[in-house]
Amino acid sequence: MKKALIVVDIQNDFCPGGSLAVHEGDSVVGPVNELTRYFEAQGLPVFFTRDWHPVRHSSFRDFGGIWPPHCVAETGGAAFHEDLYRPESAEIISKATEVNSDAYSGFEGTDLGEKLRTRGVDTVVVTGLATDYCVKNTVLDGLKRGLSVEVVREAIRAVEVNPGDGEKAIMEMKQAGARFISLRDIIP
Ligand code: VGL
Ligand code: ZN
Repeated sequence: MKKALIVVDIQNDFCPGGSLAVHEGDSVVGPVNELTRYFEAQGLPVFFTRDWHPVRHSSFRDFGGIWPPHCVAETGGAAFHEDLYRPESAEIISKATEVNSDAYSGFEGTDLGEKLRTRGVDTVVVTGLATDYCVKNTVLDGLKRGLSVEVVREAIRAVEVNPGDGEKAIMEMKQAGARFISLRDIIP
């Protein structure tokens, strides 16, 4: 078994004070940092995805989408949370970079799948924001690609456009075969 850590979209706009803030979004930073240090120490790959939209992205309300403007490439809102630990060796995966298509999954339109294959990864540990969008879609896509997927409970938070979306997403991921674990199942 070879594992990789995937940290999904821990960017300022998804944290308190951001334009598409996830309730307590920044509370995942602590657990994620612990995981990142652990994976780094084990010599296992770590990937940071980021939502990286053009200014007039089709997912924004003014351009036909459902979201307020968020994570515009090269802006402060798109920057990773300042306390997020990112080792030199980690790779950044930018997604949803094209005006006319959105991508909630870190695999969609990126080379994440190829990079995992090249490194012989068969199991991914998924963390980050938001449970009901980019985490969920990254998890489901990983499973579709034949990866084993583990999700760390303390290291995800939901945006909950509708109350209950977070729980619903967790059910969906479980039904599709994702394993929900706690931080202490990984780090003794
Ligand atoms: C996300 C809404 C819009 C996410 C991205 O990262 O979960 N959610 N764009
Ligand atoms: Zn987005």
